[in-house]
Amino acid sequence: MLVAAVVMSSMLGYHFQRTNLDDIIGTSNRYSTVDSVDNGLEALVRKTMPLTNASRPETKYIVYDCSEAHGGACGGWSDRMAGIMTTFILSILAKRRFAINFDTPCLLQDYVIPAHFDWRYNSTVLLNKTSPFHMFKNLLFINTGITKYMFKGDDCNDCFKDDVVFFRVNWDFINHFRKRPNIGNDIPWITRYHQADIYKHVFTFLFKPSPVTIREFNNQYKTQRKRNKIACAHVRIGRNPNMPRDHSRHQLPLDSLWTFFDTLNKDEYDLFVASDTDSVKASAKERFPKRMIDTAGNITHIDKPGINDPREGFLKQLLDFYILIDCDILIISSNGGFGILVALLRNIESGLYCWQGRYFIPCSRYTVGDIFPNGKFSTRTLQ
Ligand SMILES: Nc1nc2c(ncn2[C@@H]2O[C@H](COP(=O)(O)OP(=O)(O)OP(=O)(O)O)[C@@H](O)[C@H]2O)c(=O)[nH]1
Ligand SMILES: [Mg+2]
Repeated sequence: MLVAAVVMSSMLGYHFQRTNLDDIIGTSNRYSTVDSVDNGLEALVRKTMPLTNASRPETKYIVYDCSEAHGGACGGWSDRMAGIMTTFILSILAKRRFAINFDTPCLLQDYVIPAHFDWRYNSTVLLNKTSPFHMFKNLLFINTGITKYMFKGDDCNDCFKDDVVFFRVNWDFINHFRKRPNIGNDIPWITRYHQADIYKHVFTFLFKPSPVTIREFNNQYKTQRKRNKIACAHVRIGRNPNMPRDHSRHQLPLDSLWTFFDTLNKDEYDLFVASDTDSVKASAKERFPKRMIDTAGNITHIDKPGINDPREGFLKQLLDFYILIDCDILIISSNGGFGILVALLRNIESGLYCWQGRYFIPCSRYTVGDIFPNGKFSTRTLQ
């Protein structure tokens, strides 16, 4: 698998780097600026990505948009990451510069910054340009909207007429793109690699934690760690006092989770429960007071905030996300995309469990989509 990862990395135009957050946290000076990317890597990226010079007025853009300028819903963190992936692929197909315009509930680049490619959007690119906004929410739009860009002509250069095109998408379309005739000519890696590896590499290519996120990760998480390993679970409940505007999800039997944690060696494992619900975290803390780690701040849905501040909620969910990615044992359920995204991106190849009813089924980055086949990361396609 490592060989596949390296090959794919070079096809993307960059060298594979370990993405363990510990590496980043531990060497924050070395990684903290975009400039620190080595020149050879930068050169390769420029050669293979449709990079036109951002300062040239004729540069054309495809922009992922979750901004106040266009208003409306974007969905939560995993909706946005799926949308960024879809828009990134469209930009390569259309041979346009890719950018991200993300300022709700806060500016993305305050919390994650460009890793190997500068995706930051600057509104000056709009000067004297036309700029339509396309919204593709859910799979429902597959037949009416997005397929025309996926399947139009041999060359997608002329898929778009306008200079700057904004997209808001909340769905993964990798498997649909794979059906585009000759897509391998434009994006060789999409024909060959598993969805999980594509997510992992594109995420690492685009993003790394900002100095603020690194500082909070150290203060809120690193300082609490006492044992060698950590076992974690993501418990998504849906509508609850923290997110009164959300819809409810399957009920998860928490007693089974506590029983699972009971089987782990007390001296070996710290514990962490990330959840959308305060009461779940309170139960976890009550059950395992000495070993349970927590992150600060109020939980809230970043797209449907209740009474809590969505900016505070944004940082908290990002820290929860980065902590979950590095857990030695991780339990996720089918209750939403947040946990599934973590499973696709996680840095450790073993120790993943898919929670179904009272069972914790051993699974992996590569099988989670088979075990939980529904939702935005579903690999099923419409005919
Ligand atoms: N702090 C924190 N917030 C969470 C957690 N899980 C969900 N949330 C919040 O809920 C939002 C929704 O998450 P999404 O990534 O859209 O996932 P989802 O809504 O569960 O999945 P879909 O129904 O497929 O959209 C996140 O962006 C967070 O604001 C968690 O473990 N910790
Ligand atoms: Mg969502």
